[in-house]
Amino acid sequence: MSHTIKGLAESAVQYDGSALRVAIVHARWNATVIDALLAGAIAKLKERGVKESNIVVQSVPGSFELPLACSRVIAGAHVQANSNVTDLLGGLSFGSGASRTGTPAPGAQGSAPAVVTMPNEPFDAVIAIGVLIKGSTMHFEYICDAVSHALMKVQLDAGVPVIFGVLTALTDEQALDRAGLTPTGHNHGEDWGLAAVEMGSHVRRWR
Ligand code: DLZ
Repeated sequence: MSHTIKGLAESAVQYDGSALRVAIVHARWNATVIDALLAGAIAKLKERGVKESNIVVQSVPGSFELPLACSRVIAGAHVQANSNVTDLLGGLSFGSGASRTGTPAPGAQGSAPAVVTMPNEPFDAVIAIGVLIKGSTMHFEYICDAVSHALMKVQLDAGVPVIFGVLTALTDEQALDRAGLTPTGHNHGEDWGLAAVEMGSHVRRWR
């Protein structure tokens, strides 16, 4: 096991995600940073064996919307997914198996994705990804506080791990750094992917 003063220490156990189903709910505010975090999370899920077909990606407007969306996704409220993830994700290569929910905006490029019915199987973990960057008003403080408390409530109420993938950055630079978009940065999305597999595995055993 590697040790670290700061950051996530490597687990002694390599958790196997091959039987897990994971949802990622992400905000669209600060999209450059979001996209890097999303790619990092998905890369680690797949590295740990989570099948693309068992990764569902749902976008919402902003971080404030994350708790309700996570709650409804856990409850199985979403029944449709677009099968053509590559079209929807533009340059990001998440492969063809992962599905992203939602309908593209009118006029969006690419062919209309086929709509498929998702099996209503439970999720073993949900990753909530948002990027909040402090501005000149109190908005940042209110949203950070509300979202972090609400995501904790969602996971405790549902008994499903909700990985806290919300960056609360004081500057643009901090956000870029934590998404691995600076030379010395680290992509925290990768840590969230690993946390989802670890917590999903634990909760399966604890049932
Ligand atoms: C309005 C707003 C602002 C100013 N900043 C952010 C941000 O940095 N990150 C983020 O995820 N969302 C932001 N939002 C949008 C809110 O989260 C929310 O989408 C709207 O207030 C509508 O409920």
